[in-house]
Amino acid sequence: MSNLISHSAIWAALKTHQAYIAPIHLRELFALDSQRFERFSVKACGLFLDYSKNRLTADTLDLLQQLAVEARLQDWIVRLFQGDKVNNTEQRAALHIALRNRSNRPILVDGKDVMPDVNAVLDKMRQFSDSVRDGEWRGYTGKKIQSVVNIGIGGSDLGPAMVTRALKAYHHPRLRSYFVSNVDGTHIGEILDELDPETTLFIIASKTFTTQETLLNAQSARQWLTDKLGNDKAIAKHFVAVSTAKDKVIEFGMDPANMFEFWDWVGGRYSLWSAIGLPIVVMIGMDNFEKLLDGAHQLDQHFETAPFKKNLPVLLGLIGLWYSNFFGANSQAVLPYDYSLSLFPAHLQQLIMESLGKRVTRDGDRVDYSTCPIIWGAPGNNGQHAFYQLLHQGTHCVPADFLIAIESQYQLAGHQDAVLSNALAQTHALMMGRTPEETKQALVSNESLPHRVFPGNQPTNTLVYQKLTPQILGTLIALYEHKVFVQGICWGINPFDQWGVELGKQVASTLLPALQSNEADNVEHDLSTDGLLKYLKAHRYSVTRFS
Ligand code: G6Q
Repeated sequence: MSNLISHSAIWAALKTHQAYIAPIHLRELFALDSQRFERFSVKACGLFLDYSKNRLTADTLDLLQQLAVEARLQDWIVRLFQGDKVNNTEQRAALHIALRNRSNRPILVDGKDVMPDVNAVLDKMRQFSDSVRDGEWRGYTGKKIQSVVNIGIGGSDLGPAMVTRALKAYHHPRLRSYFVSNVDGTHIGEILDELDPETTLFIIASKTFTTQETLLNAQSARQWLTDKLGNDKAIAKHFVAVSTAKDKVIEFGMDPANMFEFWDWVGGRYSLWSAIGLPIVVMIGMDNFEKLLDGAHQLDQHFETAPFKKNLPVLLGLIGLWYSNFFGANSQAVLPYDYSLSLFPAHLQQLIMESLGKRVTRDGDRVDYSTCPIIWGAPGNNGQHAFYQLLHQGTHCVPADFLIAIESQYQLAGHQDAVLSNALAQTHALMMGRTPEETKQALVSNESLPHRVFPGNQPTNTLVYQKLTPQILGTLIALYEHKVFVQGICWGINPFDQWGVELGKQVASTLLPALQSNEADNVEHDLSTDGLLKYLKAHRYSVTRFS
């Protein structure tokens, strides 16, 4: 007897139910129920979610909630919040919720309350960011800091970069923010070209402090700085580190006093709430960062306590699963009608796909159902003039989340009305489509009829908030983090490990010496890789340094 959720009676019931729902068009669901919008919308934590434009009925939601019960979601939520080692393959807790535990209730890991350490690091972040922002912290030559460069990759880059971009309206007027992640020298090279070493602060962000890309970029930044300022002593005034690995930070040549700590129970893609958020704090100030934490904490409390039928992450998680497993939808789009959220889809790509892109359960059994959909997206309006064609008339079922800010950061006449009307027009058109009969009325001849018909029936969620404040942003990010947890639990997989990232790192470590050596290679890979390696070696050019 299999333990897989797909072998449960409730899964079979959902399959049968899907056969009933599949032929019904969303138009009909609306026609059948004048209360559909009221019935399938919910308001919590400053967010309004309209999920009525989904291919579901009240029966669907009942069945999906039974699936969550079957997966023991409520027990798992309790386990997550009490600091159990829910990341079973790494034997770790996943306590991003402790980082924003504004109630300060004790949270125990191995019997020890983590809150005093969390609060001590937050205090240190406040002191440091205040001194940089006030101009007390000076560079080696006595000048105030003007540029803040975060060097990190993956979870040590995407979250902080997204939040810093999103909260540009809150930036300190003197400071400019930069994020270096790519190991291609072009990334750091282009940024260093713009900077003045006397007024630049580097934040080296790496949980492990062993990541090749980050360490190389950090070395290049250090070299650039000491070359320009002519003294190694300048490092202490221009470099700080964020890491869990103090010994490695010291080994790299940095003063541990300039290090901000976090812990192994913080996963990379869940780490922006920790000291990894330092580049955010320097730009927006600690008071605003605390509002970001407050927003996430509010959502945490909602997730922990709201009944499943009113629980935003549970609803979004189950609706997403409905399409992935019962409609064969293999991708999901995130479409913010809020330009400040330009980097939100990229952050969600890592958060969701690194967490759920797995094919075995937490016990190591191969699943026989789809898990993570491919996540993609871009800010609204831009996407309309690019890829929305596929949403309207392509062959895929692509459930999409529309995120709508009622107010923009800039009140320019006419702009926000254009944003809001376009967002509504798209979800309406995706749902309704245009029938052949309706299309005929709009055409002079029948010639191009099939090309002008829209099937509609594309499901969307619409999430509305007043304005992107730090608080609302914290809420939004936490919403998707917990949506991931809901789906991970229902699929029986561990959303907190990332073994898939390892293999590439290991292979790169054998290819790097092979690429650098002038000798014939004695490691064999495959004929294509060996052939490419030879070609690259034959066509290499010499290393250039920063001028
Ligand atoms: C995130 C992943 C991964 C990680 C990077 C950077 O959950 O673990 O994206 O964040 O590989 O790792 P370091 O912070 O250790 O440099």
